[in-house]
Amino acid sequence: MKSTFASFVAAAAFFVSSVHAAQPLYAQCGGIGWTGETTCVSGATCTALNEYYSQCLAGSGSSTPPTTTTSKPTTTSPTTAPSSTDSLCGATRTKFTYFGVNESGAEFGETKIPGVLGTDYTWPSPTSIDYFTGQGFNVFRIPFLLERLTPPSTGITGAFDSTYLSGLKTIVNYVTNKGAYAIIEPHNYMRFNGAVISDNNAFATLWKNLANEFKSNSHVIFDLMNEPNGIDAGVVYQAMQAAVNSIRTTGATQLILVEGTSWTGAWTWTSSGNAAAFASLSDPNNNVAIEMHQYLDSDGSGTSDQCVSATIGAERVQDATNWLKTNNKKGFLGEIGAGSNDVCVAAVKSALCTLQTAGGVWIGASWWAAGPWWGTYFQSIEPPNGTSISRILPEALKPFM
Ligand SMILES: *[C@@H]1O[C@H](CO)[C@@H](O)[C@H](O)[C@H]1NC(C)=O
Ligand SMILES: CC(=O)N[C@H]1CO[C@H](CO)[C@@H](O)[C@@H]1O
Repeated sequence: MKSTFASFVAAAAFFVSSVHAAQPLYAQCGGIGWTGETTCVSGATCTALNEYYSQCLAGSGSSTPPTTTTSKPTTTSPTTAPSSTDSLCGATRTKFTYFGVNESGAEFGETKIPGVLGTDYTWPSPTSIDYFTGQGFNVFRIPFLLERLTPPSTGITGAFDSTYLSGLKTIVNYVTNKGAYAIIEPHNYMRFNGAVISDNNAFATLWKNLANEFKSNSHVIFDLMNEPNGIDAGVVYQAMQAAVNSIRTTGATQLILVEGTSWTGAWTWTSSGNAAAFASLSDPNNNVAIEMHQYLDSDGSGTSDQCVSATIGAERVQDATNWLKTNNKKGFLGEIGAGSNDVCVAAVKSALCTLQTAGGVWIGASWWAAGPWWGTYFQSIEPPNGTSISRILPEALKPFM
């Protein structure tokens, strides 16, 4: 979670554009809370995608809002996400295959290398995993710090620190033994030991080595790098593609998540250059998805508990959703977070409605964050009484299970 001035400018441009006359193709033209123009340019029709978002789409289709229908029972299967039409989003929802929380701790104390377990960093708590699997969640994103796994003395292609690797495997196995999925994720912003990771071969070797450690566990998901930033989108794409290819040379078949530059923000997916660069993404096993992050405060950094509006979630994920559909890609919203107040609860719901009414292009989402050391952090969902437990969990997350 980080923000950029560029993101802020992009957001400002977005709001300015909404006061123009007829809306251009693919622009917003309605939805709960929308006060901008509701007509579209010639050749486009304002079409309700869900209660929160109407969009100018090509053609002259019906512009009536979606009707609310009663819920119907769905069949569940371990491999396919069921669809249901109910009143939550006013449209047919495709439920997430993966829905869960981030489990922070092992990446804490980033200035303390290697740091002391229990003092500078910690592993997620098994009781937290129990709590969320008991609530029906099935995925846990587990950040770790690369400098602790591959010490700077030997670099990212060197041997793994056996103690830290063992700690990672212990919590991963705890998660997967419960039938849930564990996303392993270097929380390094595409940096190592203070320098940008610019050697794609080294990055690919790192992931080949990691895949060899985890390829026998089908419930492990590989999230290649947390929030690259300050690097050209095309350069980040090349690194991600190299790692995808190298993982597959090990015979590992699990889901891979790649992230783009500009903190892999959904709201800046196009303006950051990620959209153009990642259109070429491919996987020999066709089991890759693009992880994006989205916060709902004014600068998109997740540092304020105040959300821009009740519909900001829907607005900020819409462009990326369109891109996923157009480019036949899958998305995973790996970080979303907001405060526990009426506006933010509605904003989170609006985002998740947009994700679940997008015809299945979004395979999952995870809240930022659980973890034993968050204290009174406003986005902590750590049981028993993290701030997000009282309202966000029952009102904004569980309805999307
Ligand atoms: C949770 O409860 C403990 C014990 O009462 C308290 O110290 C802590 O501040 C509470 N946390 C939050 C986020 O309210
Ligand atoms: C705003 C905030 O709480 N940021 C935290 C996000 O998580 C990292 C650890 O991954 C912390 O270092 C930040 O303080």
